[in-house]
Amino acid sequence: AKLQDTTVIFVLGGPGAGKGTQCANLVRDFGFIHLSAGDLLRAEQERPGSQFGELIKTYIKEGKIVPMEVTIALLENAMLASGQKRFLIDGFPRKMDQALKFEEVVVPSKCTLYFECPEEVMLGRLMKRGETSGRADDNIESIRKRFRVFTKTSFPVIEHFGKEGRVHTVSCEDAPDVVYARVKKIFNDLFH
Ligand code: UP5
Ligand code: MG
Repeated sequence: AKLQDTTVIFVLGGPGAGKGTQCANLVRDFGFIHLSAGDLLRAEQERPGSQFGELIKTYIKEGKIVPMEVTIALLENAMLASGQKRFLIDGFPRKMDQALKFEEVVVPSKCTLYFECPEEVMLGRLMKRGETSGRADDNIESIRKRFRVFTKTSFPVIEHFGKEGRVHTVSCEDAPDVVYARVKKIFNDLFH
């Protein structure tokens, strides 16, 4: 009831596909609130007194998926704290049980935006970003693990929503503005 009339769009895709980059464009043009599950977890990890700091740190470095109780609580709190009604949930759900649980206890998603990108392209982007990002998982060992988890565990979530006809796929090897033109067309059709 608290999150009645709330629009949630899941933004999914492999590590480095460009989810965060494109969400920033959508925030500017369509007035959505952008909630990156990864960013929320990294912030929680840094929060003094967090009981999950060490756990999150280990999971992120290993590219493993943090238990959903933690992530769903962070997302729900951020949604409520914003007082807003339209959200891009970036990088979540990454596992089937998380998808089912979130839609059951928080709110069903309107649809999923899926950024499709070849692994070698994502690898190049992440290695380049790793030169300056300071992210503990932008190194070749962690990136390989993230790719494996995406293929094995997260991609089935996209397939599941796809079977329900709730996925919009965007090819995202091209430059950011070219990709955004595709994304914008989808959003204009959804929210005209
Ligand atoms: N870039 C972007 N678009 C480009 C383009 N079209 N052409 C050329 N370059 C482009 O982009 C990545 C880099 O590529 C940037 O340098 C950008 O400039 C450039 P970005 O927009 O950041 O891509 P994004 O898809 O957001 O990549 P990110 O690394 O954030 O994806 P991940 O899904 O790996 O990371 P996330 O932060 O979501 O999760 C990290 C970890 O947190 C997970 O591995 C997991 O351990 C944990 N986690 C959970 O446990 N549960 C969750 O629910 C979520 C995360
Ligand atoms: Mg991101």
